[in-house]
Amino acid sequence: MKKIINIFSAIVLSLFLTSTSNAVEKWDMPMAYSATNFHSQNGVMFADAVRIATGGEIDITVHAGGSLFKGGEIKKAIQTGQVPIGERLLSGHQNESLIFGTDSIPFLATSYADSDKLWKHLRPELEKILDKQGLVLLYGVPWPSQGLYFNKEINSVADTKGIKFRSYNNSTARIAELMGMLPVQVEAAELSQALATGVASSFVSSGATGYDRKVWEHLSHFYEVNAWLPRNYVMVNKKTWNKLSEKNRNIIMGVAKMAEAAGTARSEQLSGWYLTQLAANGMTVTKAQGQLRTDLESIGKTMSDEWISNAGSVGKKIIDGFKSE
Ligand code: PCA
Repeated sequence: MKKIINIFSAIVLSLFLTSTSNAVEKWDMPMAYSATNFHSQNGVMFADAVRIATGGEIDITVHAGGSLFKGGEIKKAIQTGQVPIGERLLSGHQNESLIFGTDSIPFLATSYADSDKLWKHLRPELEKILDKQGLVLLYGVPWPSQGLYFNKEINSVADTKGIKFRSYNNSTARIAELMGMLPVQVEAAELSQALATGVASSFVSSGATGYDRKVWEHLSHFYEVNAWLPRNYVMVNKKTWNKLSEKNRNIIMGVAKMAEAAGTARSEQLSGWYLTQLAANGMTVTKAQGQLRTDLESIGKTMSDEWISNAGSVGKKIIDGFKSE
């Protein structure tokens, strides 16, 4: 009997030792956009790949749609260690540093190829800023190009005066101001409600968000502007990161690279499809042309000059690097 108990204790002890040497880290990962959105789906694939590649040692659960933390709270929650990892719209933090808004300079990087090129120059500078904030950058994926949603036909900026406009960052609020509209910042998760209750009757975004929020229920026109491709990025709390084994850090960085490539390809593949869905659901989908286009380009020039003169030497370095390629 004693022998059996001894064998049993040896097994329990060895199980305990194995489980402590391969401790499972359970990470909650808040994301701001709906579960069916391609960023969120990409986040789930990233989490699955990390789980498989680390042999189950890092077990990430995605919480989409702002269900754990709302978009505007996610970065702070990671910085303060409330959650180890999460995804947020990069340009949502322009109030901390204009560098976060590099991808939202109108008419600077308007294609996926240019967006990648800009990211190549932006990423090292962003990593430095995030490092000082106690964060580690994993990957960034662009949204499809942005356009303007209205509940009527618009032919020039003169037609937009006084309209209530939903913005999602400082740049989009500035566009609204320059167009004579009244900006109000609303998370994508609350967009349908804002349109239904009249808090806003227009906004700027991709076909993706228009589709996710079924905005044809409230609005009638989408004008393709193709002026920038804002990015979402995934970050980890630095203290949590530094406690990981070097092996797991390398695995996560490798998976992050794949998630960036896969998410970007998916964004590009879906970009045209979203617009066909807006049209199929009754919206008028056209390119911003004529006077509207001319007005938007002039607003873009004002905003780009403002950004460059306020973003200092780091901003200049990124833009010069991008333009020199
Ligand atoms: N959708 C997000 C940000 C950019 C986009 O295409 C939103 O509207 O909040």
